[in-house]
Amino acid sequence: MNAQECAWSVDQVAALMELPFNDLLYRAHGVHRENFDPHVVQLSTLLSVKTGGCPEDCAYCPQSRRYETGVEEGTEALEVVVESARIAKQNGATRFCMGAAWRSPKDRDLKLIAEMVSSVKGLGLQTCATLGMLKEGQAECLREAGLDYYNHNLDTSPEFYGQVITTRVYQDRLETLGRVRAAGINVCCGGIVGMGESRRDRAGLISQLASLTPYPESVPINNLVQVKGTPLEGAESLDPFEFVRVIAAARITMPKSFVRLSAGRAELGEGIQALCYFAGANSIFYGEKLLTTGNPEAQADRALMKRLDLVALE
Ligand code: SAM
Ligand code: DTB
Ligand code: SF4
Repeated sequence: MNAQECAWSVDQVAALMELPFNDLLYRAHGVHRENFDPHVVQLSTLLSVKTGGCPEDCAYCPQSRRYETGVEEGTEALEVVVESARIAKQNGATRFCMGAAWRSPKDRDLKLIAEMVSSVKGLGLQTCATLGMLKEGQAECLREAGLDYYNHNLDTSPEFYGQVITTRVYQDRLETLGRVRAAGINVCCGGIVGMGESRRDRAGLISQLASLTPYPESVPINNLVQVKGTPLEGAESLDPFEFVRVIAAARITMPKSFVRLSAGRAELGEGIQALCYFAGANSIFYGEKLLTTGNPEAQADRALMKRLDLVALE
């Protein structure tokens, strides 16, 4: 668990992000080296165990039932999940993350997920789940099944949040994160950039994350994948160097976290990904699929890592 030394205000994070690009990268890389081996990248593989049909209205999400995105609803059987995890491990992943398109799981859903978690854990992988909001007692149940990490994102700044999601509020998310922490599960929490938010909103997201006590062990930063049929289809795309600034700010403010290049990595291209690794990113989603959208081929990631002299965390 991270020892939180100080919280970061929005102004302080915004000031970091305003630094001349090379000064920001130099500082972030220094923090990275003080805390991690800069040649090592952690690999997590994702699987959607319950896809589509979600009642929430997250404007970025292809799995909301409110939008015509062509995503088919479905649930994976336990054997399929275990087989996917086995292959992920064989390919070099150390963590397997199971995602479900729920607003919040029902207790009977949780029973099924608990079985998946304990089977995946039995393969010698770290386990992660992202199932939406958790009620009292549910995090404990997941912990008992062997869950190592729970992913629940703050997504953006408190100020911009209402323009993206109306079916639940920021405080709901903070409460779920509190339950996860209290149950002794590691927190995986990050957000999305490229939704039309301002730089100050991006600083606001990082400030919120860095001020969680303690800050999250894993911080996924997603670059919006614009999916046809979602309200954010056609949003103005973000300058990729701005994405690098967000990674650098996450590294400086959460020095001991694994900062993960998450959705939208293919769209960034190899040069920008290399800059992100320099700026302190040290984790990726690995495998050809995220939940419903594409991701670089595992082989292409291995090749890029080799060219950059990066090795996978074992
Ligand atoms: N339903 C659960 C929830 O919302 O917490 C778990 C799954 S949800 C798909 C997990 C995260 O994926 C979201 O919080 C969001 O940050 C990210 N995400 C979803 N759609 C995305 C997209 N089109 N582009 C980038 N990130 C996305
Ligand atoms: C996270 O922050 N990003 C991942 C994971 N946590 C669950 C999900 C990305 C989803 C991208 C859209 C899709 O594939 O459906
Ligand atoms: Fe549902 Fe999660 Fe997608 Fe929001 S992000 S619509 S809660 S699956």
